[in-house]
Amino acid sequence: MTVAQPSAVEIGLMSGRAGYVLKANDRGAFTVASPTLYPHMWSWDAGFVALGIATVSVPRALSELRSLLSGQWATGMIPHILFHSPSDYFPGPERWRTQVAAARPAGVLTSGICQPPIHVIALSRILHDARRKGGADQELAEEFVRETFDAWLAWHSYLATARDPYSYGLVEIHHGWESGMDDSPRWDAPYANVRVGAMPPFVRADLAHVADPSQRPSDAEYAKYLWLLEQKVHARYDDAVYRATGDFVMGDVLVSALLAAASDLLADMGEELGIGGGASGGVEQSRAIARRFRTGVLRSVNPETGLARDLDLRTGTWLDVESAAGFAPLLCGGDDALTRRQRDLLLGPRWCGHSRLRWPVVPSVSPASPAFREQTYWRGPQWPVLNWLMAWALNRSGEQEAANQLRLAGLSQLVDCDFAEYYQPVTGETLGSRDQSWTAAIALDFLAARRPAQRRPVRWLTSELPRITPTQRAADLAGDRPPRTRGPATTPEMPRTP
Ligand code: 9WN
Repeated sequence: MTVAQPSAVEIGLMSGRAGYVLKANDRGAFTVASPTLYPHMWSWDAGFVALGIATVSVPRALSELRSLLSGQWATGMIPHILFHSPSDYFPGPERWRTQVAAARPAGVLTSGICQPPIHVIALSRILHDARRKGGADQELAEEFVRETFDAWLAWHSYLATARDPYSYGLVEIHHGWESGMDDSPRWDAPYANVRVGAMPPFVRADLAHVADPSQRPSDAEYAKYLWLLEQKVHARYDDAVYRATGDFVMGDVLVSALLAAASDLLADMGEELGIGGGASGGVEQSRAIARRFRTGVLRSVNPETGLARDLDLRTGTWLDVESAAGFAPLLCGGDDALTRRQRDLLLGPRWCGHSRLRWPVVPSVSPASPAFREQTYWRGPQWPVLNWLMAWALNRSGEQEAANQLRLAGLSQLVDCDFAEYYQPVTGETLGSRDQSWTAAIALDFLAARRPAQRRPVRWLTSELPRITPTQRAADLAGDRPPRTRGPATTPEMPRTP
């Protein structure tokens, strides 16, 4: 499938409006994940947000990460939400009751679980950007890496020890929310065994912010999410106690692959800056973590499908689901033949090349899978951050052409400037929250990956730019303006970056 490339006008509007969205969602020291549905700081959102902001301001990108680290627990865990001010988001701090946990941080309210470790990947992008800019930006970014190296190492070590006590090489998650893909069919089989026990009543707040409840997880799913939260509270957020008493203990391949990739990048940065040296230093520790989890991810691959599998650690069963997490090996590398096989699979007719897709970008579940649902959250819709991750991984493995295809298709999908949380894969309609920070951030990063000669500085905007409506775009495509080049053959290349 070929994709109409965004025009120069569309690119200008997109970068302006993405900058505007991030500025509007900026609360000073941190960025809310979205203005209405998610009015707090989320962990993996913050990583993506930081790397997008870095294309505009390296200092502001670094302060985003610094702000996230202010919520780090004594165990090293970076919590999945930092609550800075009261809101109608549910479940809020009163439900998480993290005061029962000895390891909680002082001075900031947080949730008690974590999310995928994308942060050091973001940091290495920021450092790369800062070095390209040089001067004060470079100094600031290098200093930030020196200053926070141990904190990132503590985060990775927490995942590698408290969450992989038996050295399987798969990070254990205790809640579907920890995977970042809340209601993904990856977790259907384990959730089917979760029986909700006695817990306080609740009223969902999320449904007030979406047009159609079928775009969100169901009430039955929500009850299970809250039940697991209750079990974490009963375990006083002690991982070993939860492991023995909780209903959901899964080895997550995507989290594991991100941990492996991020650990390698942390080791690279340590080596470059001369920190974490010595045989027992942070660089060596990071390399060991990377090796263990890369091995764990590669071992999980189903030789028939070529996809990685999560492991139900309570029953010892592999979870064979055609979700985008199956491409985890692309993120951590380690097997060139598998990388090529996954590249072809990802771009082929079961995935991005599926004939029903409006845009050839990564869907959360294969449209050819019986589990595929067009508009239900992580059961099929396209999440720009997933597309970014796969483009990043392909680029890192030397698959620039494939990476570029995903990047261009991803940009075309975002051209209406809604920056939605997720997209209906068949109609291209925007779903969930609008003005979602990480989506705007991805747009900025994708735009900045154009050839340096075409790179234009992005500015923060303080007034809103018009959106490109579907009618305008249809008129454009129908020929109300000069025809545009089609197809990836003439597209600008994406430079190879960390
Ligand atoms: C629960 C903020 C977060 C993302 C997750 C996404 C969704 C929260 C929710 O929103 O989860 O953490 O309330 O639905 O699934 O990936 O980080 O954008």
